[in-house]
Amino acid sequence: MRVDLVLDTAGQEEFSAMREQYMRSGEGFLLVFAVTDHASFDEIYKFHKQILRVKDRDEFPMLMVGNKSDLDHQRVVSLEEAQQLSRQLKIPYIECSAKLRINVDQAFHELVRVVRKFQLSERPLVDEKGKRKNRKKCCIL
Ligand SMILES: Nc1nc2c(ncn2[C@@H]2O[C@H](COP(=O)(O)OP(=O)(O)OP(=O)(O)O)[C@@H](O)[C@H]2O)c(=O)[nH]1
Ligand SMILES: [Mg+2]
Repeated sequence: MRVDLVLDTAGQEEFSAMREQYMRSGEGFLLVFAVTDHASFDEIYKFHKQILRVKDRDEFPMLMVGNKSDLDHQRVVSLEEAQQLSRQLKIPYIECSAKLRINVDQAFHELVRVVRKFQLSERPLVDEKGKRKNRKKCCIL
C-alpha cells in the first residue's frame, strides 16, 4: 500500500526545529511565497539551500510558487525577479492564487511530474539477467 501525504508547514520561526524533520521525509517540495511580501520571497533561497543540505544532494524535486497573484496592485515581487531566482536555483516557477483557485492544481501536478522524473532517474537500471546497469548519461566536454 502506498500512503501519500501533503504536509503543510508553519512559517513561524518557533517551528523551525521541526523543519528538518519534514524535510528529511519529503519527496518533493513546493516553496511558496506571496508576491505581495518580499520578505517571504527572500526566504525561498534559504529553504532551498536547507533542503539540499538535509537531503545531501545538488538537486531535489522542488517548485517555486508565487501565491496571491490576484493582488496585482499590491505586488512587490515582479515576475522577472521571481523567474531570475528560479533559473538560478534550477527549479520551475509558477504563479497562483489560492483565493481565486488559479494554477493551484497545476502547481501540484507539476511537482508530481518533477518528483516522478527525479525518481525515475535515480532508479538503477536492471537488465534481463537482473544485473544492475549504469544509466547512460550525456556528458558535454
Ligand atoms: N488575496 C489573496 N489572499 C490569500 C491568498 N492565499 C492566502 N491568502 C490570505 O493570506 C493570509 C495568510 O494565509 P495563510 O494560509 O494563513 O498563510 P500561511 O503561509 O499558511 O501562514 P503560516 O501558516 O502562518 O505560515 C490569509 O488571510 C489568507 O486568506 C491568495 O491567493 N490571494
Ligand atoms: Mg499555514
